Amino acid sequence: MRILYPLILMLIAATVACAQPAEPPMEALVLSDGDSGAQWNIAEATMEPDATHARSGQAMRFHVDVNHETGEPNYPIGWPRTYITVPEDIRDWRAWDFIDFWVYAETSRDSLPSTPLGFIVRCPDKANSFSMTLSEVRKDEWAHFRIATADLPNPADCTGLQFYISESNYSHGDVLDFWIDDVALLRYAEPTIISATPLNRVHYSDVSVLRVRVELTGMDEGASAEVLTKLISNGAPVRQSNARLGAGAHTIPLEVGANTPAGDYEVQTQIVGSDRTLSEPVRVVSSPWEAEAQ
Ligand SMILES: [Ca+2]
Repeated sequence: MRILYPLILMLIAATVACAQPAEPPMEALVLSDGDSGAQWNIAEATMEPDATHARSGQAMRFHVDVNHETGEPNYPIGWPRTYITVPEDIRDWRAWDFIDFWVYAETSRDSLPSTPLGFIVRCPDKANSFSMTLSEVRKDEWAHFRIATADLPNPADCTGLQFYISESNYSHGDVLDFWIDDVALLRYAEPTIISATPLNRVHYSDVSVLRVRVELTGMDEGASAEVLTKLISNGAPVRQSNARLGAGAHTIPLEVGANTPAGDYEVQTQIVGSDRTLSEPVRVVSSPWEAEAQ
């Protein structure tokens, strides 16, 4: 059976709940959420909008009756699957940070096998695919998946998405339902530091520059943001510097002087104007060469 409904892509602003309290606002481009989005094709399964379990509204319900005797003649133990073709005008995902989605599972089994469900992104074809086992999918629970578009083989040309099971992981007669919701591309809606790490966790006190690797996103090409980097001792900044940086990875040289007292410090980074800070520990120790130099 083939489900037909209008292809509606919505650009929405969404604040995505996450363990980190200060997660910055994100923009989402919904590919499929049960109420809108792309048309799903199916083989040996059904895929229909359903409200039994949904993040909101309806989700897409991927239903499989595992059957080891029917299906493709040469592969009676096959691969029930559902897939969408990404519309041509949104196949370039380089301006997006993540592909994100949720999966809820019900089954006639006591629990799901360790390889319950597979996920594939074609970039652009079978030979250049990203594939992942969704091992975190559990019976009677939601599981959340967020994949960095940078991890895809070619994020500039993503042509299709697929969810599937291998019947060999299941017993004949198993009944499976997966509710798949909020399949969306996400990006940071404002300049955001996604990581900030001292290149050396141990810094020698006589080295005057402490290098910090930062990764920035949430900006258009050519745009930049001001990054404030501080060396903190006992909660108070002892050194700081500002740098204007564009999206991508950079190394910030923080001038700390040649006589930093030994001890435990923190390196704190933030976008100027944002109250979201990232902190990483760094230990300053006496130089091993000091004794020899004297
Ligand atoms: Ca939904």
